Amino acid sequence: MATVRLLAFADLHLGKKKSPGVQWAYESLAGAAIRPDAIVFTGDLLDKKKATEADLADGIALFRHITRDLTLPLVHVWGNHDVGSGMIPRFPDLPGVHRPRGDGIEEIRVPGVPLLFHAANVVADPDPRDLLKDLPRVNEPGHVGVLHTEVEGQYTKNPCLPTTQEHLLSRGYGACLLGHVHSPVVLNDDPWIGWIGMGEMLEIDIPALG
Ligand SMILES: [Mn+2]
Repeated sequence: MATVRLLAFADLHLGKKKSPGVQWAYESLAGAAIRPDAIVFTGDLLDKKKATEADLADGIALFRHITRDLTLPLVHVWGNHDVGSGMIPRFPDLPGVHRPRGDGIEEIRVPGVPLLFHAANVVADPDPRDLLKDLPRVNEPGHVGVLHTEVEGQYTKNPCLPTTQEHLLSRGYGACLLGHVHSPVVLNDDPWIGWIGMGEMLEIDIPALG
């Protein structure tokens, strides 16, 4: 079966003292053992308390680097810190960067990448909406969840698009790539469901759409 290779990272929190920083992202992307088909970022690019103009510019430059220099498509969602930073309206539309356009769950297709991403932006900080109950259930390979969520709140006290591990597993996706919790946590091995964690670059192969 054909597989799609993804590199995924999360919770960069540019501006935060503990952020691994954009330099970490550049180096980790360059140093990856695989040449991926696409990059995924699961939200909180900017820290809501600490991000400055320079951090916003760094975030935009990183996304441009991925799409222009590495010539890879980027799929991402906004997190609660991105919302709280107030800077999302000033983030430009960049060719090759794919994100939900509205405030619901959206299907994202990337030209040349045989996957269907199910993604949702966080739109408030906090965002306690029971939105993820509407994630579509599928019965074929090639579907991936890209979400910024607390799941059941086991690892964070910040409410964010709550759901359950059981619900995510029952959607039938090849993986659910999560942001919001800063420690890497694997909720389910196969299919992979978990938080990638701050300063981690996840390499994952996912069976392609038939
Ligand atoms: Mn978050």
